[in-house]
Amino acid sequence: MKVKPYGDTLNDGKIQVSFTLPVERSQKGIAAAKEIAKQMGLLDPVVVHAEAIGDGFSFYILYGSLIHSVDYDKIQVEEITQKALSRKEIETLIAKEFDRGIVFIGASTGTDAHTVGIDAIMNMKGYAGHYGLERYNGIEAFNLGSQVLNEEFVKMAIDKKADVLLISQTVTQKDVHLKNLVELVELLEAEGLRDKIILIAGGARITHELAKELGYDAGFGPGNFAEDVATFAINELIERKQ
Ligand code: B12
Repeated sequence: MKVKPYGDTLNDGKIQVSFTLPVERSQKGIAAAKEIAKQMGLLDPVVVHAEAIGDGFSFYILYGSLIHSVDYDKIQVEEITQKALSRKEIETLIAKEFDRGIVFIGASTGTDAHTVGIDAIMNMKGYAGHYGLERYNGIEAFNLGSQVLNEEFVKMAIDKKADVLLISQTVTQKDVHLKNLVELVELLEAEGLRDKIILIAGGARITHELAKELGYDAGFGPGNFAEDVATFAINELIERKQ
C-alpha cells in the first residue's frame, strides 16, 4: 500500500516544512527557500512565513505538495512488542522469580545535563501519572543524575552489582550521544561486564532499533514509562536465568 502525507484530501501530499538559511531575509532568500523546497520534492511551494533571525540568517515556513510516497508494506521496524505489565504485576513477578532486589542504576551520561527523562523513569513520583522505579517493591533504583562520566557509571555498576543500567541521552549535537553510548558499551566489554548486565538506552531521539545497532539490549523513546522499561528488564532477566 502506497502512502503519502495529506492535509485536505487523501493523497494530496500537503506538508509543511521549516528551516533556517544562512542569508538575510530578502526576496532572494525567499526564492532560495522555494527552490530548496522544490528540490525536496514539493510541488508548488508557498512561503507562508519568512523572518530575519539575527545578522545574516533567516527562517522560513513553507507549504507544498509532496511528490514522494512510500510502500507501507515494505516498511520494517525493530520494536519492543511485549505489552507492559502494571507496577503490581511487575512486583509480583519479581517476588516470584527472585529472592533478592533487582538493582537498576540510571544516569544521563557524558556532557548531557538533561535529567527530566531519566527522572521520569526512575524518580518516586514518576511522570504523567506513572510512578518511577524508586516506587517499586523489589527494585533498588539508583539515579545518579546528569553529566555522569561513563567511567564513573561503570564503577558504580560494579560497586552496586547492578542488574540493569539505564542511560539517558538527549543532546544529539554532532552525534555526541552516539559516541557516548558506544563508549559505554566498549568500557563494559573491557570490564567483562557487558553480557552480565541489561543495558538500556532512552531519550527523545532514541529508538529500539538505534539502541540495538549500538550494542544495547533495548531503547525507549518518548511515550514510554517505568513499567515499559521494568517489564522488558525483568522478563529479560528471567529469560537469562533459564
Ligand atoms: C528542559 C530542557 C533543557 C534544560 C534541562 C534541565 C534538566 N534538568 O533536565 C536545560 C536548560 C539545562 C537544557 C540545556 C541544553 N539543551 Co535542552 N532542552 C530542554 C527541553 C525544553 C525539554 C527536555 C525535556 O525535559 N523533555 C521531557 C522528558 C520527559 O522527555 P524525554 O527526555 O524525551 O524523556 C522521555 C523519553 O525519551 C524516555 N527517556 C528519556 N531518557 C530515558 C532513559 C531511559 C533509560 C529510558 C528507558 C527512557 C528514557 O522516557 C521519558 C518519558 O517518556 C528540550 C526541548 C523539548 N521540548 O523537548 C530541549 C532540548 C533537548 N535541548 C537542546 C539543547 C540543544 C540544549 C543545549 C545544548 C542548549 C545550549 N546551547 O546550551 C543545552 C545542553 C546542556 C547539556 N550540557 O546537556 C535541544 C537538543 C537538540 C539536539 N538535537 O541535540 C532541544 C531538543 C531543544 C531544541 N529544539 O533545540 N535543556
